[in-house]
Amino acid sequence: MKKCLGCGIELQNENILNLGYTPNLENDLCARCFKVKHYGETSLVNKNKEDYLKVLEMVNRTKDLVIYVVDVLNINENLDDIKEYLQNDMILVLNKWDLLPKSVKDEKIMVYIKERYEFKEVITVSSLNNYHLDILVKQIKRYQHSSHVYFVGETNAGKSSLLNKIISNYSELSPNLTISSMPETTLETIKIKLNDDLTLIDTPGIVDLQNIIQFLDKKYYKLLNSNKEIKPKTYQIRKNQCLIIGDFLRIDYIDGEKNSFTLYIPNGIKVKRMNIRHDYLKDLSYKEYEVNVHEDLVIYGLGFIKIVLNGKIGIYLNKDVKTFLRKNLI
Ligand SMILES: Nc1nc2c(ncn2[C@@H]2O[C@H](COP(=O)(O)OP(=O)(O)OP(=O)(O)O)[C@@H](O)[C@H]2O)c(=O)[nH]1
Ligand SMILES: [Mg+2]
Repeated sequence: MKKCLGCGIELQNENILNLGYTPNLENDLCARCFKVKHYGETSLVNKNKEDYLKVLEMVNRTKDLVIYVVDVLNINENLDDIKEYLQNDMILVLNKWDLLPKSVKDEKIMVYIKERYEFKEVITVSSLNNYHLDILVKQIKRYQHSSHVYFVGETNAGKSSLLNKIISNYSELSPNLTISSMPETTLETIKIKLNDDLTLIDTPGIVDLQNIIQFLDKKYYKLLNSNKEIKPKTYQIRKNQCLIIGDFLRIDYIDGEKNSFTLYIPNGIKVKRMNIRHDYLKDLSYKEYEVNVHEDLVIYGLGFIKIVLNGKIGIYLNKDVKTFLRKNLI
């Protein structure tokens, strides 16, 4: 059976409503990938969790090397959870390094990760500007157990983008994998044989239902997957002031000394400082945090807020979005 080179789904020309449809089986891409590639049009699919678990179970049975791709803005507090599913040797790749301000040093984050988690290697990369791809390829060669190497990670972490860059820089093949800012772009595993010693395998991204992207309007997809270096926004905040972020998040500073909040979120998202007596966004679900000195508040899928002093904050947000505190990452 012929498969779509972009997303891996089996091609079919029978039902235009089903995945894998193409009017002509001679085509290399399904209609969905064709639209994404040529018109940037997005259409969402809804796979269930079982489908992803099956992929991970399959990878786990192989014992091949796994490249675990994570969006550097979305470092989950449970980064290790993947090990419940995969016992394979794993290299952690922190992708989208280009989004962090140039002043942020790789070493800082490497130390942060290595103090808390155990991986064979940790590498900061950017598929956007080819940063550290050479190191990644070197480490793949060093740790591979067989010719097969799997790329896994959450949807939108940039697995297919990274693979396309490796394909174009390290082989004669053309990079055909479909990339998009919508979740769930790659639908099935896709094998790319670079040479007899190395076959790279793209996999459908795991969907974290607590990622904010699950709850935001389509108009935010592009904004959340920006390719512009983040310009951190710092606000000096006093008790009884709040920040309104986009039209989906409000952070009240309830108690504490004059504090400094630095937002590492995509540049296109508007932020306003107000007095907390305004009712704006107060209809959203509410929770409070006691923040310690030098902690980040992470809003999973959006980015994080670096807070300098201790204090009490209240946040209004969709109740299903994951938020947590961690030691300052940068
Ligand atoms: N700024 C920046 N954006 C990136 C980088 N790599 C990928 N992206 C963007 O991230 C989004 C998702 O990229 P994909 O390669 O489709 O992600 P994926 O992990 O294959 O996603 P699934 O197929 O859904 O699992 C796209 O909007 C990419 O342009 C990077 O290094 N820097
Ligand atoms: Mg993909």
